[in-house]
Amino acid sequence: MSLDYVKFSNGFEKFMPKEYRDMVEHGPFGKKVSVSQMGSFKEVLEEHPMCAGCAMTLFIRLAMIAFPNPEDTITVGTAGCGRLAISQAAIPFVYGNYGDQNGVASGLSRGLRLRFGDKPKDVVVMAGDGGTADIGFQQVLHSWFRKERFTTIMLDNEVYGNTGGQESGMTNRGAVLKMAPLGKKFEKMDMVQMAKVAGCAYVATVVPNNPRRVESVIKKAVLIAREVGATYIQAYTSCNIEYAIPTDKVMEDAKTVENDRYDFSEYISDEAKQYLTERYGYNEFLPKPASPAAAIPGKA
Ligand SMILES: Cc1ncc(C[n+]2csc(CCOP(=O)(O)OP(=O)(O)O)c2C)c(N)n1
Ligand code: SF4
Repeated sequence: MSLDYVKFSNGFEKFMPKEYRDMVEHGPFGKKVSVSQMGSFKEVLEEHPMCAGCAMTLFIRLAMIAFPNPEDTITVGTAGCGRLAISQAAIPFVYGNYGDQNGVASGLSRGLRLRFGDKPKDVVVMAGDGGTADIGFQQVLHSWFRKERFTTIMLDNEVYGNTGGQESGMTNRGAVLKMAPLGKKFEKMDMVQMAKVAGCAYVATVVPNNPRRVESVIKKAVLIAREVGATYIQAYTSCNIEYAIPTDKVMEDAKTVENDRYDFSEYISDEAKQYLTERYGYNEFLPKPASPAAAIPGKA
């Protein structure tokens, strides 16, 4: 949990597997990397057993590139497709039993603060929509009400993908799935609104086909969670298997869904804006200077 864990012990370098040496020498640890440099450094997540073309995997890759300090980050996950990739990354991963992930992350985040004091150790939960909005709902909401300082990311593929296509609370009304053949009878849950009501300091919705935007929301969410409070990102990460999206149309689908019903949205509390500005030099929240035209009477 520091740069030390990605260094070689003295004299061992030549015995380490090439993959490991590449990670130490060309990985993102201790450097500032960005999604626009993808392909020029070794990513923490490269191999995984998820379906070819799965948008969830792309999102997880982008999110991990965006972590402000990957060497000081622990991810927490649970049953579901996403953990198959998250657990393969060169970042420590803790598995919570299905639905327990926000309870586990609460304890972990508090423990790390006791152990490491002021040195930020970031805890990031990534779980499916079933794990977050159904089975883990109570623990998720309570962690938000308690203002636990970690980030929750919902990998929203709008289905239980890992178990073959049951409906979740995040499935859209009317959707017919392999194991919901009569169609879902209720509306998709509004977890964004619930996150705001529960007091999250940062809430965003995003799709993976805009890497810079994914990078921006992840960075803000993780930084705000260090000191201000709970943060929530809801990412549309389609399941090409259960929704029969051809592999080469996955990004097209993401764009269409974004335009139709998954617009980018971002809520930031005033306290979080002030914190990002003062602590991390964000200037997008500073008051805009009045335009010269506005000062002249009669000019718009
Ligand atoms: C306590 C418990 N109940 C049920 C399961 C079976 N199970 C594994 S993954 C999963 C569904 C995952 O769906 P979701 O959270 O939406 O993630 P996805 O696979 O769609 O990414 C279920 C029900 C389990 N592993 N543990
Ligand atoms: S079942 Fe769906 S969500 Fe799971 S890995 Fe395959 S495409 Fe991705």
